Amino acid sequence: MTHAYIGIGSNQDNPALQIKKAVNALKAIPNTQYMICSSLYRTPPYGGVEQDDFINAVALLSTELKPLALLDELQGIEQQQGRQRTVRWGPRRIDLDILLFGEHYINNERLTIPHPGLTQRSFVLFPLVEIAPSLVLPNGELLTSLLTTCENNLTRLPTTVA
Ligand code: 5RZ
Ligand code: CA
Ligand code: CA
Repeated sequence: MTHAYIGIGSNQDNPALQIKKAVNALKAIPNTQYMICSSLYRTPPYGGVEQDDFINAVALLSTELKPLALLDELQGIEQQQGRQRTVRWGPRRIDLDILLFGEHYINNERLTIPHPGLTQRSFVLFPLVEIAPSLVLPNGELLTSLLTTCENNLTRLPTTVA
């Protein structure tokens, strides 16, 4: 079993509902146990496209799947929820990213793990530290030390997801 941290984001079509649906779908992935999901966070958009604020969260799975099989499952959930691929870094109904897959480093056409944005993006780091405060990255870096250099520009929502 491998611990896989999943970044979850949405800024279209009732984001909190989209995330709730996605988390329910995470619970049904075969050969995988759903462990926990962070609070939801309202976050300003990154990437230069003018668009609505996002809702972001991070979930932890414990899985027997290989990384690409897990990616297939996540992309299936995105499709199930009707994600359209339009503008790069533009608005999306649901986005599910594998942030970390155990201590693995993966680099192929479909997947880069650890996720390249993990170390700088506050919309990933804050929800991640909420569910894994003592996490150490594969390179030995402490998650908490990354937080000292990133913006604190998000709002934790009172909503519970599961
Ligand atoms: C981040 C692109 C930093 C360039 C990105 C989300 C740079 C987002 C999300 C929020 C995107 C992206 C590209 N903004 N923007 N939440 N996804 N707040 O992440 O999930 S697309 Br530099
Ligand atoms: Ca993403
Ligand atoms: Ca993605």
